[in-house]
Amino acid sequence: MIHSGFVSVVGRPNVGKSSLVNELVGSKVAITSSRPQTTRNTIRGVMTITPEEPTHQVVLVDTPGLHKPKTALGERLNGLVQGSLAESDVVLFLLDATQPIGPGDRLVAERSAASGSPVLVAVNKVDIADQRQVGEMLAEASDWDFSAYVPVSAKEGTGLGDLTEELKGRLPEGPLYFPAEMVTDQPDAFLIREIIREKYLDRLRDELPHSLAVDVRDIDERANGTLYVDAALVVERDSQKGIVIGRKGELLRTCGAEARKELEVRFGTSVYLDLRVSVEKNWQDKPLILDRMGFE
Ligand SMILES: Nc1nc2c(ncn2[C@@H]2O[C@H](COP(=O)(O)OP(=O)(O)OP(=O)(O)O)[C@@H](O)[C@H]2O)c(=O)[nH]1
Ligand SMILES: [Mg+2]
Repeated sequence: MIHSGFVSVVGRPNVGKSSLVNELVGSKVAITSSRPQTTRNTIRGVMTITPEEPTHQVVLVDTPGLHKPKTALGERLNGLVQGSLAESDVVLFLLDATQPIGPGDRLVAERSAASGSPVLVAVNKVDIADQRQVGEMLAEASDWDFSAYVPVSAKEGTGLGDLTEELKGRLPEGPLYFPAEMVTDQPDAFLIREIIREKYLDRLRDELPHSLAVDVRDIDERANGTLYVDAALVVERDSQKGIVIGRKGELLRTCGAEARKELEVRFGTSVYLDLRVSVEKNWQDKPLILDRMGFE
């Protein structure tokens, strides 16, 4: 008999949800960056606990950071969080120990409580917070009266053993949802799109990280084994095109080369990355474009 279930990982933007999911799963299933709203889909990372035979399967569902939506995209992202909470067996609510608890966190707390599932709170980034900060945050958060509170560092891996025990203890009896060796169910095109986008995020400023999307238009395995990827960097305004390309094409080359290298390791084959830039005016507010780009 095994225990298994879906764990919704929720929190404000940038608290470290994707970093934590990667660390728990032991593989990079979701991209991360210092920019808020990095994650734009729900991403399942599977953690199967197998001393010999599987005993537990935790399906971690990484979600976009819950925020005040300013665009149609923002509304869809929040909708994804809501949908994930509704389907969860357990909620894992993340706080950032370096930031005081604010209205954004309180909104997440409300939504988590409303899900009706047990809620675990993880206070993340304890590696860069001082002990007093962490203590105060735990004390303040305990007012919510959730099931458990665990200080963690996704970056250094501290507290993850305790967190895993808390998660395991709250899973219902259930099936093995995914094969034991599987870490994510994302299609290749999705992973490729995210890896390309990640290379850009920390290099762009102001609103540009939000304005950028990657549209993978074709993936083709050539006879010689090379994986051919045709992708477009989609921006919202003509003026952003030049920034993404960079002086003498330098940024496009650097990010393209980094993405290609990572893809080659992932897929274990040589990759030809054909990267272009295209402008889709205000795509974040256009339902038809959002549909086409796969934001359900
Ligand atoms: N020092 C430290 N930094 C962390 C830790 N966890 C995450 N970070 C950093 O915090 C930033 C945000 O991490 P993400 O994992 O992308 O955060 P997220 O909550 O998924 O963000 P969104 O997808 O935008 O909602 C990145 O720069 C991470 O490197 C941690 O435990 N310690
Ligand atoms: Mg994320």
